[in-house]
Amino acid sequence: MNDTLTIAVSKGRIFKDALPLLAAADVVPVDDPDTSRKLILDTTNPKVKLVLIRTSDVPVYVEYGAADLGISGKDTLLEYEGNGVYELLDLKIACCKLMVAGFPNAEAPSRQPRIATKYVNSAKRYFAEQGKQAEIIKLYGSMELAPLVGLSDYIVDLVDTGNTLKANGLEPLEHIADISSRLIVNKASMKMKHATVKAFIGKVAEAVAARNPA
Ligand code: PRT
Ligand code: MG
Repeated sequence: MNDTLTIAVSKGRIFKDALPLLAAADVVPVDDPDTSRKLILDTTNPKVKLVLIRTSDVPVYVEYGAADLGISGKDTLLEYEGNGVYELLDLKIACCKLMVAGFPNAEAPSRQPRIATKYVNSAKRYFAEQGKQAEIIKLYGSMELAPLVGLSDYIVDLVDTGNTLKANGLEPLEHIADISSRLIVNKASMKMKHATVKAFIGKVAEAVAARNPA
């Protein structure tokens, strides 16, 4: 039986927030990812490796089995068009909201509103559900800039404190979804490595529950 585990995680805030949960499952990276340039990190558990990748690539690695498990923002999972991974556990870390934002008290444009976002699928789904026509413009970052230079009327982006919006004269207008990071698993690994995966999830779930008393 293969009882090794590869876990895909992105290097930014999700990784930072995930460290204590991984530690609760006896998975502590041997190298400091902030100073190391390694993309595959050994951990104190000889059977567990971490692969560090871009947030949007995490579900891809997990779907194709390049990683058994992954830690991915719900925002990324909502956008993901792949064939499916199992979403096992809400880790309740890296929490924020996916929102429509724009200028305060702005009048709706007479033409179809333009929405700039990196979250094209979520935005399309949301406006369709609202029965609203909207032109979605795909951007890869700095969404807040788009309304300021007349590229779009609104944006769809993640909001945490709201400070980024405020600093750019924008405000949150409509709530689309609550976002947190999820533990996802490859479908074959779930079957083939069931005991190992289950033991790992059990420890992480305990740590999540301990940090978030009901
Ligand atoms: O992979 P890539 O380099 O493209 O993205 P990244 O470097 O932003 O990734 P990373 O690893 O830092 O994590 C991004 C993930 O963290 C997202 O997919 C979410 O699941 C989660 N997350 C939680 C957030 C935020 N909160 C958040 N506030 N990701 C981004 N933000 C940004 C937001 O886009 C906006 O620019 O922070 C700004 C808003 O913050 P406030 O506090 O000013 O409202
Ligand atoms: Mg990044």
